[in-house]
Amino acid sequence: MVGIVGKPNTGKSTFFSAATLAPAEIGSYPFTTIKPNRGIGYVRTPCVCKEFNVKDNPVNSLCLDGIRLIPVELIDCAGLVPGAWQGRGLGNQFLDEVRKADALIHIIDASGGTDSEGRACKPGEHDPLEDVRFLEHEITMWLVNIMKRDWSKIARTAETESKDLLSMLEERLSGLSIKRSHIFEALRKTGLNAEKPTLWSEEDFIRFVDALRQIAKPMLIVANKIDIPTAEENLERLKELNYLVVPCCAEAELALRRAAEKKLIDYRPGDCNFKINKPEQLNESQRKALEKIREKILLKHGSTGVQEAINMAFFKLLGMITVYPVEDVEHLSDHKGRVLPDAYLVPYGTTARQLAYMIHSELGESFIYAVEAREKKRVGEDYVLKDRDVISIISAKKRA
Ligand SMILES: Nc1nc2c(ncn2[C@@H]2O[C@H](COP(=O)(O)OP(=O)(O)O)[C@@H](O)[C@H]2O)c(=O)[nH]1
Ligand SMILES: [Mg+2]
Repeated sequence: MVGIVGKPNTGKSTFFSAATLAPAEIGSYPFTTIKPNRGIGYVRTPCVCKEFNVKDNPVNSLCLDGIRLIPVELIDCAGLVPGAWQGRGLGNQFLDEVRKADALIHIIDASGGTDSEGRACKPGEHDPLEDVRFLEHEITMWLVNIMKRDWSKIARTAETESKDLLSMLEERLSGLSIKRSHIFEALRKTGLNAEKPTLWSEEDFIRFVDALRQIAKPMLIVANKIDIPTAEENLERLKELNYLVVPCCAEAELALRRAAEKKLIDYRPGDCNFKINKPEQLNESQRKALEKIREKILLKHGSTGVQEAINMAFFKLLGMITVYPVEDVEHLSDHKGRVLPDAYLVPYGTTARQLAYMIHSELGESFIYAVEAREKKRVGEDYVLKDRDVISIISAKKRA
């Protein structure tokens, strides 16, 4: 799950509403808002149907004329105000949501029109770069606070008893969506001695926690409100930070998706342009508003940025790839004859057998081999899946 975070008033809810407004084609799909602040958005990827020259019948996802939209979970987190880690404002709620997130989309008012507490101010008055440091600090301090509670006990145990530091931290942090591999990587990156944690200084400890935050809660920056002139210069400055930065106009994406929902325009999430379908149904001000979005946002920045940010979160921050499991490699279909029914998002490094387990534990247990459909090649359980692989898993039929 990916969390949408930031100060109040930067456009988090607008971004969330736009991202979770299902394309009209979805109709009766069971993908709707789960809770008010939890919803389903989509990653967008070119579908393999074009390459294989087949007409597909998507089931777990959607294919809009060769563009696959795969559902993903998003959460619109409570607005963050300074001192959240000490319980200020909706601090506790915010951190409870960050706890569940695997990656963060940080929405910033790039125009500098929202002050540090989230109140509207004159555009250009606030420096949005401060917001980046501020969010990093809040999350690091929150983690420091959690880990400090029993740190000395953990450190001592790691040196005297059979349990190592990695395993103890893994247990301690599992509820925060922090995995063993994250802890391992943070230890490696900081070069701290995991055998002698009692010798770590306070500064070492904070350095470790900060590294852990960057690894376990990777973040990208959405420079929102890019339609306001003061945002341009700040965008360039934000790009100098060590983050992926996406220029964005969440309001424009919301307007485009609503117009597409009413079939007034042809627009798929993430498109770089749109086509007006029924000019006669648009009044003058609607037409002007749409043309302004086309000229000032789409033609200038390539897209509204909402879809791009979601794609980056899953494909870049989380390193996901798309694979298409099928049963019949000849027809690329499942047992009901549906062509390319499912697109799975899996982390890069997933093996054929791990995929089998993700589909069904029984399929994982009875795995024999797999067939990669592009080259019709037989592969073993350790085969590392590639992006856009179409793969069929052959298993031993279990007797009832
Ligand atoms: N100019 C401009 N205003 C926006 C944009 N996105 C959101 N807003 C406005 O910013 C204000 C705060 O938006 P909201 O989504 O409620 O922010 P949140 O508190 O972070 O959830 C609202 O008045 C929005 O209409 C944008 O891309 N451009
Ligand atoms: Mg909100």
